Amino acid sequence: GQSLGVHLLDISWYTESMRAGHPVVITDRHKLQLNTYVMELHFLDEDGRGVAFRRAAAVLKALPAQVTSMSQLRGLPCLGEHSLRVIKDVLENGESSEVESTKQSERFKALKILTGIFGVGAKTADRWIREGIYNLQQLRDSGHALNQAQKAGLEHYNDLNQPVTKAEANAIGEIVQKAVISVLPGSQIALTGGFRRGKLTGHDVDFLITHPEEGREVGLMSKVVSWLESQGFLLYQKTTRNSYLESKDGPARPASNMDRFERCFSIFKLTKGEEQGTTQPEKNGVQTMDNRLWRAVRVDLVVSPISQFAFAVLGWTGSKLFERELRRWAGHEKDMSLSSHAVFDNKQNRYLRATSEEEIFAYLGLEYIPPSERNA
Ligand code: DCP
Ligand code: MG
Repeated sequence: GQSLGVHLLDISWYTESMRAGHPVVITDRHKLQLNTYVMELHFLDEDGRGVAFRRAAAVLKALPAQVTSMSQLRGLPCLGEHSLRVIKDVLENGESSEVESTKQSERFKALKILTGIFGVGAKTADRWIREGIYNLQQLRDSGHALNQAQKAGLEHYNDLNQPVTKAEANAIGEIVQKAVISVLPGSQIALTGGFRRGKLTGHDVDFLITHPEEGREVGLMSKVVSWLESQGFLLYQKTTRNSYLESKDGPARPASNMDRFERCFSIFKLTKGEEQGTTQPEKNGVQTMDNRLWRAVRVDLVVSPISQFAFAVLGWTGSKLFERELRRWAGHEKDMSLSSHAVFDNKQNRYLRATSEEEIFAYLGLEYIPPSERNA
């Protein structure tokens, strides 16, 4: 049986077909349809089905040939009963009636609107829906006390639900670069997240900050944030401190999937280029005449000591599914614990040093996979 204990990285054609640049699977129309489902259904992840769907979609994406019949899927990993049912429906009818009806449900639509607010997760959205709150106006009218993040999220709802472009990411990169150089000359930044994988748009922009001398990065985040604030670049920020040094469970075995770097969740105020003065289309009952010369953009800043930088870059480049599979691979196939901080070899009972992503892939017994092929 291939279904248990097999993961995406275990399949040689997974990386090979992606490297060979094989066009994606199924037909484009079907692929699009399935990807939409995967995107949409992660809202309903209460029973972990979201991850299952994403795994299934990643397997389909990696197949070297078009899929036109269910028989071609026999023996493949990560395709559960439910995923297969949806795929079958899509292949036969062009869409899945089950998914379509879910998407049309009031509950689903409300979940989508409410989790579209920065600072609101599925749990909070679900609680509000049970109180009869289905949209932004009802939330405003409810008189619920919102935290700072949610207030900012509601205020900048339209902006934050509009994809960030590569050009905007670059513009923000220049600002962040200027900030780190101003507060600590010699500091370096790296663009991570989806944009490093070559995506053309994203929901935010992710940066990793370090300094080539170990220890100099201590205190850097607060200086960077202060500089950005003083220049009027921040609409919102919340910094969470580094908890790595205090942890007792060992660097590569964090209590959760979250890493322990000092991290700043922020909303940037980005001056607009050409597209100023446009009217944004009505969205979820909010019409704005938009004459502003700026827009709000979500930006994540993370500070890493140089000794962990390669692991941090690998961990923050994503995709989330790729990271999950890579860690699974490390554990199951190599008896190693991989995190955004380090890799621990359980057999040798020691940490392995790395100054580049290439070295880390080599430890894991994998050929180097460039960022553009990590879009699983
Ligand atoms: N990441 C992580 N653990 C977290 C947060 C992020 O491992 N708690 C990693 C995996 C992500 C990357 O950091 O791929 C960036 O996170 P994003 O949520 O910004 O995801 P992407 O940048 O991949 O997608 P998007 O284009 O939607 O921003
Ligand atoms: Mg991102």
